[in-house]
Amino acid sequence: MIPWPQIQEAVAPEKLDLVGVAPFPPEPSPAPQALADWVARGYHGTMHYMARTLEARLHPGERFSWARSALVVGLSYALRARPEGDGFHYSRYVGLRDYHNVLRRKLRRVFRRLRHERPRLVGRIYVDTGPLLERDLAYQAGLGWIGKNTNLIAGKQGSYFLLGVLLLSEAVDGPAPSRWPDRCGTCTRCLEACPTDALVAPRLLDARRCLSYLTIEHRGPIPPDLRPHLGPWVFGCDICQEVCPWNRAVAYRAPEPPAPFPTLRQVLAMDDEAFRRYFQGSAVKRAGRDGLLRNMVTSIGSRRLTHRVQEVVAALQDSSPLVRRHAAWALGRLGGSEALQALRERWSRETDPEVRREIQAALRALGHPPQEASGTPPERRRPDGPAGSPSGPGP
Ligand code: B12
Ligand code: SF4
Ligand code: SF4
Repeated sequence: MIPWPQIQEAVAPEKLDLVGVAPFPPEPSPAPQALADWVARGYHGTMHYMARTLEARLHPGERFSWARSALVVGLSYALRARPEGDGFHYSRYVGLRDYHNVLRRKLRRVFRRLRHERPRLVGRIYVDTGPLLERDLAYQAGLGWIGKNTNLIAGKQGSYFLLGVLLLSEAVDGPAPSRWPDRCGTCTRCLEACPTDALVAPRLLDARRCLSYLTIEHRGPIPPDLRPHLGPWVFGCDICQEVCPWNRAVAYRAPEPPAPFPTLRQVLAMDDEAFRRYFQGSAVKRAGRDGLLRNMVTSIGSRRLTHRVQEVVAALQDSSPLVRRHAAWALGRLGGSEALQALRERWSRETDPEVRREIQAALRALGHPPQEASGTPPERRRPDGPAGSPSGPGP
């Protein structure tokens, strides 16, 4: 048994904002069943790892049979101001250095201190990546309750926290964590504020509709019906936390972004390698160059920012078909002669069938459907067709 003061001593130098210990394996709670239902409904979308690791998440005691306790910590990302750049919004947590590295390093040092006292202690660190229900562990460690927006809320300290877990091979001898009761009450602000209705019921999130999933985790095209709801968000989304009354009076910290956020044009000029270099140490790296550009042009289209049409026209020439698809969609929303001309010009030489479909839809939306009704790329057209001509007859 590790005495609680020993845990406190090992953790103190790391200046963590939340610290608690959960029993391991975790005690029975609604979380595993909620997870099984969530995956069965397909709410995880293309996060296939959630389905692949389902059994391990449902039965953590089997996978980690050696573990006797879980030290759960929280790092606040309650920033004074939302990180913004070039007119786009980024989730607040981007204002910290990549939290995976920060929390992992902190927990590694905690474990080293504990091991110094107890050389036989075994430990394993997880920040986001492990097959664990981190929110449920945080709840069981007495750090907060699960709000209707599905986030862990630490009372007056709010919900802007990132969580890290250190599994330990010994139990902790301390006061039993006192569980928070549900303090959401009759409030439903988060459900009402979600722009995509991703919160289909209290504590039930259809990730496929969530902007956080669509802008960070999802690799392919954003479904057309959800694109208009992106608004200014290009990396994550904090809306269901911004409206939460428990976040009204949280303690704020200054942002520490690794570099100013780049403009759309700057990202267009980067290749994958340059993008990774630019976002070294930042969580934004996860979206990837094409993903961030996809989000940026979709955001412009979603808000119909007609004064930014030239940037979207430039994106329509990008090497990535994903970016071109979304640029075409955005131009269809922006309209105007520049958008129309760019779409027609691209139509005449675009070879990617998916991009052609988007251009076709955009031209239709602008009331100028291309004469060629099919999505056939230019080089595959009949030889008698006026290849390259946007006004040629259909096949
Ligand atoms: C997959 C994932 C996502 C997905 C799905 C989110 C989701 N709500 O399921 C997406 C990409 C959408 C996402 C978004 C975000 N995420 Co995320 N995500 C994860 C990850 C990797 C797994 C979560 C998971 O298992 N989901 C499946 C659902 C079923 O489980 P759950 O949400 O964890 O917990 C549920 C059960 O406990 C159940 N439950 C518990 N009690 C009860 C009671 C009843 C009655 C019922 C019905 C259910 C129930 O409800 C909970 C909520 O659905 C975790 C890391 C981890 N390994 O845990 C981070 C994690 C949950 N994410 C985190 C963060 C910060 C975010 C974002 C805020 C980032 C952002 N700003 O864009 C958003 C928040 C969006 C939101 N409203 O949830 C933090 C949570 C911090 C916190 N304070 O809660 C975590 C823990 C990462 C970390 N290490 O810090 N995320
Ligand atoms: S993060 Fe945004 S999109 Fe996702 S549930 Fe919350 S408000 Fe909805
Ligand atoms: S907005 Fe209201 S319902 Fe949603 S998590 Fe906060 S307190 Fe709970």
